[in-house]
Amino acid sequence: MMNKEKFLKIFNEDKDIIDKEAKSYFSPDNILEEAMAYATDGGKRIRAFLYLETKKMFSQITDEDDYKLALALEFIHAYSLVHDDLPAMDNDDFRRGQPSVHKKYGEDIGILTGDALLNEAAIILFDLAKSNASFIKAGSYMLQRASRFGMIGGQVIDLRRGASYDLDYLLDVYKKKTSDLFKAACVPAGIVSGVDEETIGKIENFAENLGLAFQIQDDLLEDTYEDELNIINVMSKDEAIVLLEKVNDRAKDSIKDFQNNEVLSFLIDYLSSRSY
Ligand code: GRG
Repeated sequence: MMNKEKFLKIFNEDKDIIDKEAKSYFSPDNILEEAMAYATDGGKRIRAFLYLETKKMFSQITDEDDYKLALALEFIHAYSLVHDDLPAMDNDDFRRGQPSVHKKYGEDIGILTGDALLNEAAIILFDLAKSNASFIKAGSYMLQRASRFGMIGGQVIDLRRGASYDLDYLLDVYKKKTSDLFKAACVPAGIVSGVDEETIGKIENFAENLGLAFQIQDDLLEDTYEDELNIINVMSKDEAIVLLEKVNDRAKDSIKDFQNNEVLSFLIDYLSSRSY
């Protein structure tokens, strides 16, 4: 039976693995590599965790190739945060409790750090595909979900939203900006494990609803929401909590038929109970 203690042990073990992979990846002897190392340091490593634990659910094991794929995911995530923090976008001075990359290294290096991290993710994926053909499909799916059809598309409709928006608009942004990167984490684990299309569909559904729950919870934890995209601007707090429970139930339902689903099931409740 899964409990918080066991879950956190697994969560922290996965995080340690990815932290080590990230740390040893760069040689910070020049400003770009230093900024890339800085940008990829810290973070909860949720996307890496999602990949590794979905892979374990289907195949029981994870190896060095899986760590590399998980690292590529975190590179894409980190690039999106570095660019999102830029003055042209969210204009955030802080990220993960530290000065954001452009604040520390300048806007020019901030742009290039994001670019270089996306490149690096693609390099990792091609390297993996050289020795295992299933990584071609997995990598292609991952890049699609981060593309104009997914995360970047979501960022565009977020940036270009008008002063007023409705629930459908908000959910469309969240599905693309957040859920699509969760799909980019979970589905490749199914692909490299050789699962069938029906199973892929269930995993997509799981990731979509988990991403929505993550984002709704993020909104509920926010203390300023005026002028922001926040669910509290389209419904009451109580209604948002009901919706959060509904998407959590949908996420649980999507994986209920899988064996070894305890870690992913526990994650659903864990993310909704977080206070940061
Ligand atoms: C700039 C191409 C481009 C895309 C930006 C993902 C994104 C799109 C912007 C980041 C800003 C944001 C609020 C995204 C929503 C997802 C989210 C809450 C990200 C933060 O993820 P965590 O909490 O971060 O997993 P850590 O620091 O733990 O890695």
